[in-house]
Amino acid sequence: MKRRDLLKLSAAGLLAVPGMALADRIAELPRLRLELRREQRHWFAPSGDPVALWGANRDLLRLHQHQPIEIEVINLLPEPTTLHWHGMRVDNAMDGVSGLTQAPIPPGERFLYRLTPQDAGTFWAHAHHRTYEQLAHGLYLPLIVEEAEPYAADREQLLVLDDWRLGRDGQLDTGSLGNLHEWAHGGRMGNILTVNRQHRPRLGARAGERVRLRLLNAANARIMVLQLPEWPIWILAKDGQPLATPREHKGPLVLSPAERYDLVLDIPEDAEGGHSLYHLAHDRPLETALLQVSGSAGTAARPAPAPLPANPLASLPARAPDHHLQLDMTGGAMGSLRQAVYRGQMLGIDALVQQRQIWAFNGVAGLPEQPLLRARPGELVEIELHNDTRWPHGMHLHGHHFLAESGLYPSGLWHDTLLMARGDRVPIRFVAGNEGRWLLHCHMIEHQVSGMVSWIDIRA
Ligand SMILES: [Cu+2]
Repeated sequence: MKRRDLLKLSAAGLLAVPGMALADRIAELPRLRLELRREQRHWFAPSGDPVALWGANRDLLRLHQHQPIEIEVINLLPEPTTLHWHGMRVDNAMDGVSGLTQAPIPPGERFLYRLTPQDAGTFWAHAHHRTYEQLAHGLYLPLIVEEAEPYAADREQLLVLDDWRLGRDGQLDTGSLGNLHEWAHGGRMGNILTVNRQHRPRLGARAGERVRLRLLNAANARIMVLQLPEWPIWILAKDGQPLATPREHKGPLVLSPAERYDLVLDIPEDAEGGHSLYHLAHDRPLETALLQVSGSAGTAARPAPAPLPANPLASLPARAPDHHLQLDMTGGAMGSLRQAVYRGQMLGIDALVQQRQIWAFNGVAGLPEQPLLRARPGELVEIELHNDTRWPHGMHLHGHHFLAESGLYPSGLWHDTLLMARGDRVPIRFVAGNEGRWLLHCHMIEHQVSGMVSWIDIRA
């Protein structure tokens, strides 16, 4: 019997079988079609010509907290791919990691991702197959999970920061993808910065407005150091998880690749005019966007912003962890890596370089067959990350949020991605969540492909 017929019978009250409720639910599940394809419609090149990137048939995904959805991903690209729902606590089979949780979607084929967003906040979806190439082509999109009640702000502004490397022809320089020298250093850096895939866009706002800013660093490897105008700013959420009390913030805001912040920005009454938003590059500030503030919205002085409603994220139990381990991050240029296990074999540094592996976690380069850790759902895990390299890294754990004792952040923030300075030793703590295989890797994505990746196994 077809589903349509089942539904007819059910509506007529003629069919009362236990399976029916499920059929009803499947029928009701909203489905969203996401076509991944080559596009040629981004005008950020100095040449004035459109730049061909990879993307989707929409610029943004807006989902609703607790509302199940099916996302039908159709791969119209010339190569296989997957989509990973960065920061979302999904079923492991939906996590989109090529070679760990699913086979890549071949060109011309489709994959149905079934998600029920647990947490409201700012996330993103991005390719997780040959990520260093596909991210550089722009294969990602920001993903907003709406709170049940809209947050009280006059305006919402999303800022997706990225950098691109264009060649002399004004198109993406793909010939330099896979440059091992860059992999051993800070990763691939672009030569043009964009916000929302535009070069130095003009953003509008009115004096006196309260703006909710959603920030995402979508670059392959560049750490963004964002200098906003010196107005009252509060951090509402980090990596999609709200702070219990918004925290006032002064000075630049640092975002490792894949990190997100939700901010409140109060534009003063007398701010009419243009205000630059800068990335503080190591040698000079670069304008990323211009905020054009028009006449007053006529608002009186504002109280401190209210917090976002809490997400259903379990707090950490105050007891000794069930698992404690150390993760030594080694390798890279000027590092001390002499040998590492790769695909089950101990290799010296020359053989490793031949395999394009130059970083290691606990002496293992690349995705190991055995997990870093096995844990049961609900167990408390502590991993002491030790960055024993000369480079910063942005460490990302899939499917979980963790607390970290890091000098780079105020305490009490939840993270799914954590920036680590060289030499840093940072314990992270989390409660093991959904069953399955969860990746732990550096999100300076060239470091991942050249060694910095492992996984944890969660089973009841
Ligand atoms: Cu790294």
